[in-house]
Amino acid sequence: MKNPLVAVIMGSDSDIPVMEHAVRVLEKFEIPFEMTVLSAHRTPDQAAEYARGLASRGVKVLIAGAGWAAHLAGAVAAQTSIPVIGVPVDSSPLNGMDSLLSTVQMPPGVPVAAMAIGKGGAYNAGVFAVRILALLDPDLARRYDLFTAQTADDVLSGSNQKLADYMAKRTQEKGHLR
Ligand code: RP5
Repeated sequence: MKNPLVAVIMGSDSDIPVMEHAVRVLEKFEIPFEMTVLSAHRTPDQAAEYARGLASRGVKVLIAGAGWAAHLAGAVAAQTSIPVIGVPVDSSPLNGMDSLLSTVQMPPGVPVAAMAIGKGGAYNAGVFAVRILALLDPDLARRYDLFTAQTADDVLSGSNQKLADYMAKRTQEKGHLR
């Protein structure tokens, strides 16, 4: 197995259904990664030690997802110089608003690139990691451009075809009512 370029950590195994959306993107682009459960509150020493060792192992980007008072991304950002992408997980009764604020409100000097709450944010964390890695990898940059073009095509042809089908069905239904 190749050395991981991206490390994905999460506060609990209960975050897997959200954080797997980041991993799917990394897999799509064939980026070597590793996944670990580490908590800012339950395993603070291990989380710090893990973050401190990332750069020397060649890891370029760290994605950290957590719920409730989600200090994981910020706590590890304080321990490493590689870019940290934070994903607020919607696991608490506040539906992730608590995680969002805990992740995004970093004090000046210790940045975390905070994504949206939940699965969409995890997906974007994967995409953002690809964009960072593509800066120094022309082949990855080319594949990223293809991905962007495909995303546009999905909207222009795929979504608009679905809309046309929907409108045709409605017109047909209205005809039956007359
Ligand atoms: C956070 O608390 C985790 O990231 C998770 O989202 C949440 C709940 O954890 P469990 O009680 O399910 O382990 O630290």
